[in-house]
Amino acid sequence: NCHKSAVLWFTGLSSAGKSTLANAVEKRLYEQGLRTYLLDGDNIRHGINQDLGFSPGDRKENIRRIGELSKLFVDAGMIVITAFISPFRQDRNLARSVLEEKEFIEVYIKCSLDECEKRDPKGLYKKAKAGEIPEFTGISAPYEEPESPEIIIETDKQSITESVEQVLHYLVEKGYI
Ligand code: GGZ
Repeated sequence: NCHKSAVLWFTGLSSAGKSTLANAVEKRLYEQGLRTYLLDGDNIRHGINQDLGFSPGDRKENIRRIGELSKLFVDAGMIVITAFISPFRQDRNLARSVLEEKEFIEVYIKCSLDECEKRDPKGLYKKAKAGEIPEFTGISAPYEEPESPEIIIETDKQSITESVEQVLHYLVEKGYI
């Protein structure tokens, strides 16, 4: 089970499918006996980053810390999966820059805003449109699309199974696993 450690950095809008896919990919890697670690809102925004909100400055600091944490886990030999909106290109590039070139795999979880608003499992877009959540990504705060992500997954066009296979295929093809 020799693998090159790396971070799969998922980025995309709320409801695009980041958490769903991150969990599905992690499950597949785990079943192959690989050492993985998933960083998401549950273990980060409720823990080490509970002092941060959603202003541009706080999002920047959120992503900076997650980048540094990812580096530690990668140094410990893990395949790290992160699932955060990470809306700013500059912040994602900062995270990329703390890792070695082959250790940062940007995965754009692409989904139209229309479809995200239709999914809206927690009713957040509805609230944001009603003005109840300030600075909500896609509604009243920006999302900067990745310019050259290693992987693009279009969750409004492909199934979860296809998407998981796409990520696994990339890791095999590039010799990570
Ligand atoms: C965006 C927000 C906001 C605002 C609360 N804007 O769909 P969710 O609920 O489960 O995922 C969203 C999550 C985004 O946190 P991140 O740490 O990924 O954001 S960032 O990378 O931009 O720092 C959403 C919820 O938090 N949420 N308020 N204003 N999403």
